[in-house]
Amino acid sequence: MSLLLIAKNRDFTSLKEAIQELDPNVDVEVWPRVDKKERVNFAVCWNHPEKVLGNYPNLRAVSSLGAGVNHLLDDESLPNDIPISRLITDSLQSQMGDYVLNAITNYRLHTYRYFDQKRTGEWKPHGNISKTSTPIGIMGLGEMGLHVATLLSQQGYKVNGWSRSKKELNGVSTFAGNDELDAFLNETKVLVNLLPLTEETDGILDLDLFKKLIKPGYLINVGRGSHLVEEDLIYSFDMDYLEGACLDVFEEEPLPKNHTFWNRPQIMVTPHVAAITPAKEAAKVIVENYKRAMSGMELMFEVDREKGY
Ligand code: NDP
Ligand code: OXD
Repeated sequence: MSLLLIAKNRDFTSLKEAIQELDPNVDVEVWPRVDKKERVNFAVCWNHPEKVLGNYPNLRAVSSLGAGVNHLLDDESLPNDIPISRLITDSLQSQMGDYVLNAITNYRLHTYRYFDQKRTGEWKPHGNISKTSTPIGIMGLGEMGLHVATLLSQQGYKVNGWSRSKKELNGVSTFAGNDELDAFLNETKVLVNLLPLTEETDGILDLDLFKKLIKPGYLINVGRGSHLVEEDLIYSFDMDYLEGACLDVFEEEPLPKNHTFWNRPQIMVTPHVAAITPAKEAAKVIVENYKRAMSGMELMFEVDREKGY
């Protein structure tokens, strides 16, 4: 029996050590050096090569190395009856909270404008934007969104949240389903995307949606690059629907060197770093789920394949 770590261009040394520290009996292999394909029972994947999972006939379960699982659900080589799980830890939530709060503060205090002005020696104050004139809208009230919504509300922001099913959350106005999407957007100035990537949410961040925000809005995309229709973002700046965006995820990662986003002063780019699971925390969930899979038990953080997240 073996546990296989699969990713392109990733150093798995610390994750492998952390897994073996927790349980020295777990035989950990790192793709592409696999001793015997038949022995692989559990795979942990991130940005894995297409169809690679079809090579392992005795897989009992697969885990994402992150919170998102679209890369696994999209893999046609993974049989439908193999359970999929994801990694959720406390520190993932708190890192996401830090990232979003920081992006909002930078927007309100014009941090990026001042960075630009420093380059040219321009002394030009911009009035700070108050918290009260910055209602935040969080799309997706799951493991990440609920934490971020609560944190922002505790920081004194007016927070709106949108999800598929209705949520009750102290200090947060909640909206649910497509019928309430417009009402949610109409009360939002800074939009934070924390949706999973599914058939329904693919391309959801488009011109039609940006038009409905309190003008000019600001976008923080920490979900997935394919949520955003890239040309609509640029057009929304021209139309004054949006005044800026902080993007952590992209249709193509790494973001190509010649991509227009690099040269737009309105856009802050970070290289998919909003929340990264530390190796030791990842190892705990992986080892627990490996044991569960080997004994036929339900996995922790198991994905609902019907819903797609
Ligand atoms: P969850 O699965 O826990 O939550 C998803 C939320 O989105 C739920 O509230 C769900 O509604 C809502 N949702 C799903 N589909 C729809 C829809 N069609 N309409 C309205 N609401 C919908 O996800 P997480 O919070 O764990 O993570 C969200 C995403 O964030 C991940 O999939 C990943 O893409 C991204 N992520 C990015 C990171 C980064 O570093 N940039 C790090 C971690 C995550 P309901 O509650 O009703 O089911
Ligand atoms: C994740 C991510 O899904 O890093 O965890 O995007």
